[in-house]
Amino acid sequence: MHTFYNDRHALHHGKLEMFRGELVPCFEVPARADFVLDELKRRALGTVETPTAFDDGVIARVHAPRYVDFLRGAWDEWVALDPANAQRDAFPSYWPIRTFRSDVLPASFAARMGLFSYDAGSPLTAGTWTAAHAGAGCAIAAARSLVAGERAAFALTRPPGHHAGADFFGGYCFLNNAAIAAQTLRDAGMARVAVLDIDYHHGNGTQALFYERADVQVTSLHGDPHTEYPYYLGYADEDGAGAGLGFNRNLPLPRGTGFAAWRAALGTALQGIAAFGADALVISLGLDTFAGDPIAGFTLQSADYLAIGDALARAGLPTVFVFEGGYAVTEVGVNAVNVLEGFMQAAR
Ligand code: SP5
Ligand code: ZN
Repeated sequence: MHTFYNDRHALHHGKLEMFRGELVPCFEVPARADFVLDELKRRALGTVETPTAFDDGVIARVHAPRYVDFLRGAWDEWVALDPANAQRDAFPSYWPIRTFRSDVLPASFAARMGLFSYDAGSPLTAGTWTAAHAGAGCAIAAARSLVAGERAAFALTRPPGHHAGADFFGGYCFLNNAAIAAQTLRDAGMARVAVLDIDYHHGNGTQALFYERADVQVTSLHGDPHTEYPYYLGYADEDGAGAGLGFNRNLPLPRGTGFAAWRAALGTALQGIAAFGADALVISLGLDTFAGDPIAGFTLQSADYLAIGDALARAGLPTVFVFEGGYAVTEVGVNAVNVLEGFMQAAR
């Protein structure tokens, strides 16, 4: 399996995130991707390459132009407000929730930070745009490799993507890499694309992006949003809308869920994907389902990830894996590569 590695990921390096009323060290750190890369190389699981120039036109088919323009220039705006800001990450403080307007683009940087985000846990740093944009390039290249006939590919990038929507960041995510991969596959002529999100947290951005579309089916296995982030989306009754009705499926599981119940839900998800008749599969590969994860609540063990890869391969579809969450930093490499190795051993 080819890996498309974002060698600029470490340019996005948040210092602190808001948690329970104080700023704590970020969970989403550069070392996460380094551990995955090291493990990939240790096990020699195929080539690792970094896309150089790429056509990024697909980003505008996933994200709103005014959001992309904002993200691209946000750090410079932040530093222009006060040169001392160069030493601190940018956070939103105000959000236009119900009754406020979101059509007006305020001149205030603080106001636009809130307009284009939904939490205070996702610091924007000097290299956020550069890292996120290069990561989109990895997702695009991975998707294109399937179009060229590869059985599978891995986009190894951070920041992650599945919480980012058409015009908002949050949950450590800025550009939705999995959605960008799915749209790239659609643009290349694959008629039906399935996205399966196995990160611990519901992929609210991905769901929202495709909620009214029948050409991209979205399935997510995640912690029950009644108690788990992102709280406001990811419930079992969210089935899609309009033309997309019936093409979204959520399988929330209670905090504390272990592998037996998780694996059963994966079987349910894979049955739905088979019934959809997809031409290709995009996996939002979060490893925060691991028992040792510091911010999540399932109890999967490292060996379970081999079985997950095996089950995913048996869907029999060209598959792009996109790296998402997973915050047990020293184990995230083994767990991610276990999925890929389990997949390759079962893939034909
Ligand atoms: C990509 C991804 O996995 N994003 C996750 C963002 C989660 N941010 C909020 C974390 C809330 C953590 N609650 C922790 C309870 C720890 N005891
Ligand atoms: Zn997650």
